Amino acid sequence: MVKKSWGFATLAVHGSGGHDPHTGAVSPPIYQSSTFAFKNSQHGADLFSGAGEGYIYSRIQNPTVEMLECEMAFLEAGEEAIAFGSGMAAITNTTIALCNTGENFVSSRTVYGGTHAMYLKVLPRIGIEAREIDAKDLNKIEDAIDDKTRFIFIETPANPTIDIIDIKGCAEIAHRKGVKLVVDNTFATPYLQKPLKMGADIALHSATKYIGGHGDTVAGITVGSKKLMTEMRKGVAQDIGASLSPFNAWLLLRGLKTLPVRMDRHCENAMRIAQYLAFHPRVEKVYYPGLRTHERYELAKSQMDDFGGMIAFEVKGGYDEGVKVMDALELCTLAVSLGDCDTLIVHPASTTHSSYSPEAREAAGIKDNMIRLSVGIEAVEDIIEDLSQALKKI
Ligand code: LCS
Repeated sequence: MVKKSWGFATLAVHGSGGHDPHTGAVSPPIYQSSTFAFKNSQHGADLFSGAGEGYIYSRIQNPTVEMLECEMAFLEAGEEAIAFGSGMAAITNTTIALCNTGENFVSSRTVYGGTHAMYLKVLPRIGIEAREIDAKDLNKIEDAIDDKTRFIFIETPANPTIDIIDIKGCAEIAHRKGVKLVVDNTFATPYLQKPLKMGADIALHSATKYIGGHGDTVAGITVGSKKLMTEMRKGVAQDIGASLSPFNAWLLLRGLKTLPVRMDRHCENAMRIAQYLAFHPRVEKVYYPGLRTHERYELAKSQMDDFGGMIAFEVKGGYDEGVKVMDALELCTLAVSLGDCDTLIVHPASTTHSSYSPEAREAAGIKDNMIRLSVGIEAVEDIIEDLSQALKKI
């Protein structure tokens, strides 16, 4: 039995509901089955009408996936969660669940490049408008809302600039205007930030990142009230069918057990590296909300328990100098994605955020010489030494 009074680290280990009642297995079983036998015809009919208990088919629900959903709902302080086959599936399903053709939502301008690409390529075809604005300015959010707006979407900390958006401020506007607030909590994880406690209606994740934590699976999660999640599951998710497989759910359940210890190490390493880069003569600017010089340091401190493992920085000179640094690295891996045990480094303008036009990138604060670092859990001295030898190349 899971106790509500348990601390985060205990829930992260035991939150999926305890040992398997049939066998005592301590590690959750992987129910690798696409379909589930009905006890009889009436049972089948009852399951389809919603009157019966049990499982039908793994696109709709699966016991291993359900364990993950229960645990994520606990950790995010929500009532219910839905697991998806990717973070993009979580965002797309949320958008379609909340908006009809002819309606719109207001989004922070600086979001993952795939999210921006979905706004540009997919939503216009179904008549949903994404109104991208600078969400650091709460007035801009309020001004963009009209009677066809259904939700506000923010990413905080944002990919790749590590901007911090005021969650409580957005929640106040959303609820005064009668719209929902959706927060992409991928960079922070529920260990560092709980959007639902600050008034958000849905917290969502690319679980590919810190939730999994080991770079071995692609997944997404939404968490919210039972009512909202039931509407999304039954009204949209089970028919769109971007479901998570039981094995991937199991990898995420395993990842969650170490989320608090991994996040502590990511945060500790990132703070040391941000401080190192801030004083480096070849570095122009460092974006890390844990530095007192970060323009949103106080806000980050008030809504996060620590500052996370993501850093952005600009090297002196420009793009060519940045490329020289990245190509000279030996320990840090040049790859997209983030939140892995391994330190990953990327040039957002030419990769993760290449879906933005140059003008949109500039408006979103994504500079051409910006490098994004997902700080891993290696020995921090080794990461610093690698950055140091690479920075010497310029
Ligand atoms: N939300 C955020 C904040 C993300 O960073 C990503 C992926 C997604 C949603 C989408 O999740 P996915 O479908 O990939 O699980 N971010 C990536 C990145 O920065 N590089 O590669 C993927």
